[in-house]
Amino acid sequence: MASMPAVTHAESSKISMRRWLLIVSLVGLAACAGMVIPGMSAVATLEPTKGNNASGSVTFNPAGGGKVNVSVKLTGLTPGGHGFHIHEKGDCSSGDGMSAGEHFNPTGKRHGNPLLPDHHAGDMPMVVADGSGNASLTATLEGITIGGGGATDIVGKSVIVHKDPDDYTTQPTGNSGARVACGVIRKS
Ligand SMILES: [Cu+2]
Ligand SMILES: [Zn+2]
Repeated sequence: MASMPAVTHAESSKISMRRWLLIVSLVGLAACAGMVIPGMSAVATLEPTKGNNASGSVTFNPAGGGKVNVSVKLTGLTPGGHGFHIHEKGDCSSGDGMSAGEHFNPTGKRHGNPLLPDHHAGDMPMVVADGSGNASLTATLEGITIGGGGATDIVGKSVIVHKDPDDYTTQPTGNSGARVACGVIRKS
């Protein structure tokens, strides 16, 4: 009468190794299925310029198809619309935000509405603060990249929030007034 072969210790650890590999593969697949789009993310932590109270965070994530999702949470604003742009220099040191330079414009376009074809790469939809001075915004941007060091790379540039709404017409600024918050864009 043949008895069941005994499973040796070596065989049993082979089996558990295979099981581990299977689990690790499944976890990997689940991560892919969770819509993780490859690529680098970036964040700017915005601090108020001198005499202002606006602050918050702006997060940039790859959206696929060469697009970038921006997600914004701000407090300490005056109620209403505020011009909102990526500026060309990652320098918020001047106190008034002017050290951040002009709008980020690697393709030599005119200032304009980001929903229309012609605009600076750094032109973003306005943020609109509620009666308590809070604003949140999510939008999908084109013409910018996160990391890689190319002309359209926004890492090392800055994000500026302005005092007034952007008219999307006045060149090259949109006439949105003083700079009330500034933050350098860093890899996250
Ligand atoms: Cu600006
Ligand atoms: Zn612009």
